[in-house]
Amino acid sequence: MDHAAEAHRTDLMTITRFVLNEQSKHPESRGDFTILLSHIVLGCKFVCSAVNKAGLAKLFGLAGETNVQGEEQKKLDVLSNEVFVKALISSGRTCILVSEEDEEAIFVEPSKRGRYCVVFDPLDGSSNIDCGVSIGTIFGIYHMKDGHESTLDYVLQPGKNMLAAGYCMYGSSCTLVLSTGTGVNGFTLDPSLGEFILTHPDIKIPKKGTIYSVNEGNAKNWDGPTAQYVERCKFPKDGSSPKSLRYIGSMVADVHRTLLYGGIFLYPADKRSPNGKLRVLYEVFPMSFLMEQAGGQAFTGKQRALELVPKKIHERSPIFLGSYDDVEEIKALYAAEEKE
Ligand code: FDP
Repeated sequence: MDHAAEAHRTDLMTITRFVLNEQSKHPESRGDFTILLSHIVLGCKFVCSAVNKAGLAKLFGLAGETNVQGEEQKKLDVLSNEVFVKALISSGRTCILVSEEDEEAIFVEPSKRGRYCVVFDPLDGSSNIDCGVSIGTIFGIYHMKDGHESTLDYVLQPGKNMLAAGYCMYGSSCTLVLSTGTGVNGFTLDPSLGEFILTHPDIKIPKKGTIYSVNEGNAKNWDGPTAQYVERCKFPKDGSSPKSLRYIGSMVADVHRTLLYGGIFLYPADKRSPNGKLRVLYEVFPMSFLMEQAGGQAFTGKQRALELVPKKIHERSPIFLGSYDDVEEIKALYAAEEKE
């Protein structure tokens, strides 16, 4: 019997234990972040279960549709939003919530107010729901100083000021990837225990990858650097092999693969959408935060993504993120264009 392996299997590092360990490194900590995270984890478990049952329970479909029992059904993304908003407010640790699903930010009432601002997309990749492709929840967390008034300025901050960021992917397994600013760790939900267990400690993205990921259907509207970069992926000038193309069209799934296997994910600006498609606060920032923490880079075509200062809560930005060397290459192409 391999006792070392056995000991490893019986000493389960749950996400709560992991965060409590981290917390113990900060004696001044009051445990509020751990409580907030446990409410996010609860939301993820609920959405995971709803996504898994979607086909059976006919949870997909139009918001407001009624089922055979005459009960009103909610679309999965509407339901996920409600679950996260309620879980976050009831944690008693949040003050401002920005959700992809809600036009306006939610200011938590004073009796339930805490010091964290959470920006999130409760169910990203929703156009993939009905065909069973992996989708996910993305979140970023800002911290408000004691005694400060909660104003929108707290969420209109550059992504580098985030305290933590992560995503939960609802796929063949349910995986939560989290960074609290000291590296990136991945936890997989063990459905029999109902616990997220550390399965991917200290994730580091390969320095250079062999995969590029982009919606090539938009190619006719791309700018010069993006078009040149993708051309180089297919016809490398340095004698290396062409890169493989993988594009799921669900950001969490595309970014998760990029984080684990390396390569680059691009959602560039184009002539029709000069700001790209993806949202700064709850798509671009959290994923850029994770990429940098894993040793990769994230670039908007103009600057380091995490230095962008959003002016509106639902602002969009082009994004290029992934392996350090691959992002370096696209940065060089944009720099060359600027010089011309
Ligand atoms: P979706 O429209 O399905 O919600 O921002 C949302 C998003 O998915 C991302 O998850 C995904 O990366 C992107 O849009 C896909 O956009 P395209 O269909 O334009 O490629």
